[in-house]
Amino acid sequence: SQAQPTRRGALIVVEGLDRAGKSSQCEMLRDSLWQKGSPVKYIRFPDRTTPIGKLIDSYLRGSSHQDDHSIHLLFSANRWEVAKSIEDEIASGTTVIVDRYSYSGVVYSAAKANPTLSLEWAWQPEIGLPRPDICLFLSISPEEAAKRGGFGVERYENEPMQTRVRQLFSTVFERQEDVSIIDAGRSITEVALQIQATVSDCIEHMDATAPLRKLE
Ligand code: Z5A
Ligand code: MG
Repeated sequence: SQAQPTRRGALIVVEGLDRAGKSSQCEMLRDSLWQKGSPVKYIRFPDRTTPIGKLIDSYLRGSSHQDDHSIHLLFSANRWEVAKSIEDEIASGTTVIVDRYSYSGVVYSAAKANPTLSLEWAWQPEIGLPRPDICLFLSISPEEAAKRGGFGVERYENEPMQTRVRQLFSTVFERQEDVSIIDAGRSITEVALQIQATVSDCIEHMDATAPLRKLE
């Protein structure tokens, strides 16, 4: 009998504003795919455990200062250091769920309104990273987000920054293909069911014999 061509896994990115419920939904999606028997892995950015991640963590907590361009490149390097392992997992048939990715990367940096740090500048180091098969954008109003607890203590958790981030996310996702906007202001279960349906549809329709694409 003839061997079946290997079906690769899907690369699923979950993006969204503060408190949109990304991490909660990533965990639920991982569990639901696992229960259906699909090999699945959940990773998040920033990955604060690596040496680069530790620099990022200290910056976000406000214990160290970094030039805007420099911290931007560290966030990107933090993705590049695991890019190969993501590609390997996907090629071997594992679906990888990613909590924040290049889109957060460009949006938070460009939101600083530094005159030499445009969205276009910020996108350059992302070119060549694994490209998601689908990006789920969890959309939530500032009012709904506030009900989930006030701002935390980290660097970007303040009103002016979050307002600019909100605007920039819409600019970025208007240009992007393979984006699905999810109303994340509903109950955890309602949001989870919509995400599961969207992801099943994507996995069913993608060409799983073609290799993973790259960001361009
Ligand atoms: N950043 C960057 O600048 N550049 C980059 O390249 C990257 C990131 C990758 C840290 O990120 C910062 O790094 C972030 C962007 C920047 N700065 N900000 N702001 P992070 O991912 O580590 O941030 P976080 O600490 O995980 O927080 P979060 O992402 O804002 O939260 P979330 O994952 O979206 O939400 P959650 O933890 O799942 O839920 C929040 C709470 O709401 C929790 O109590 C839940 O139980 C509750 N919740 C969740 N869903 C619901 C629903 N549906 N109803 C009611 N309550 C809910
Ligand atoms: Mg989170």
